[in-house]
Amino acid sequence: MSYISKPQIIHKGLKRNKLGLTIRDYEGGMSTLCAGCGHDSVTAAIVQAFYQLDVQPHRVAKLSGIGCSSKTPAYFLNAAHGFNSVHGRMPSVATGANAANGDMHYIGVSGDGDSLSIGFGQFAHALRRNLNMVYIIENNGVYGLTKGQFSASADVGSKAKKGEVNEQPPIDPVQMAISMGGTFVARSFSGDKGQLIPLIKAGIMHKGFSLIDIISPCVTFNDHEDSTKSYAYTREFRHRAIHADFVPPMGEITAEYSEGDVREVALHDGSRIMLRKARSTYNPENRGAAIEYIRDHQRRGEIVTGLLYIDESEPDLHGINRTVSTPLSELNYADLCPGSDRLSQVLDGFK
Ligand SMILES: Cc1ncc(C[n+]2csc(CCOP(=O)(O)OP(=O)(O)O)c2C)c(N)n1
Ligand code: SF4
Ligand SMILES: [Mg+2]
Repeated sequence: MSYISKPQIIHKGLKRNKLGLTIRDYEGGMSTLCAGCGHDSVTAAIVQAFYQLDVQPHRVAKLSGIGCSSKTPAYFLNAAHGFNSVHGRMPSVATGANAANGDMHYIGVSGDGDSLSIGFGQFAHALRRNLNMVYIIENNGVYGLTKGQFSASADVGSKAKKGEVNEQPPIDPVQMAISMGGTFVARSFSGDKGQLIPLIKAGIMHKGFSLIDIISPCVTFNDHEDSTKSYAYTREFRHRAIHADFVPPMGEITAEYSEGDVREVALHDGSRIMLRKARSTYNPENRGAAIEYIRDHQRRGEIVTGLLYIDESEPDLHGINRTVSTPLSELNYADLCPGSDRLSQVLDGFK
């Protein structure tokens, strides 16, 4: 993967967060993506989210597969741990890492090709296990890196740059995630950082699998007027159903909400998500109704955005498997070792 490091000069006037770090401490290498690529706006939102949450960069593990989208982790959090895996295989690496050390923030960045074709099975099982991670799909409807083939998220009737028409129905990761038991499912647009940054912050703090499907246009292969994943189409047809404000633990609620229009969801660490409905009929805590609403708008060519489903009550991978919360690297094996007699008994149990 190409990587160009940025000069390390930090302007004196830059604001510092509670850890004394500036936004520069949350950046990565210089992007080598095409100028105007939506993926770079997603990078900027991720940088802001971790900076605003005062997360120590070395407490984060960033993971990806293969694609232009999967290059994103190289452009944020220089000091984080990172693993650039094989095409579509990021979820299994994230599962292994999280199983060994659940005491970190995990963020995976994938593409519509990476997650919805070759990696579909892996994606579905990470979701099903409620793996505690933020899972971002930078969704542009094409395989950008391999030069513009339709991906599994291309809409029926959408035209490629050279005029071919897609005739196969798309896979919608949001509908799939809500129907499969996902506990945090959101959709946004790379050009809407006002919506995106609080969603990423809430996703980081949700204890479980946080899927954020982000329409992130590919300016080189899929931003023309016949594409339904272009900047122009997404701006015109996005339908903001619900807005999520993130409030940190003990944080003050600064926005003004009129009575009855906001629903508060408490997260495990004491932070809160304030869900503000833009449309009175939307219910982000009812799976069936959420899917129906999204489908209904999809039939009209509209893209529903916001925190579309949340359930904070389900256990994550560690909760389901009742595994130890201490990272395996910190366990004192000398004290824990049950001895060879006990081990023989366990082995006998399998005979
Ligand atoms: C096993 C394997 N199969 C195929 C490829 C070729 N390949 C590389 S990236 C890619 C698709 C990328 O599309 P997407 O995930 O949507 O990312 P984008 O580039 O659009 O951001 C493909 C098919 C590969 N690298 N490895
Ligand atoms: S080819 Fe498309 S997805 Fe890839 S960097 Fe360029 S604009 Fe972005
Ligand atoms: Mg793509």
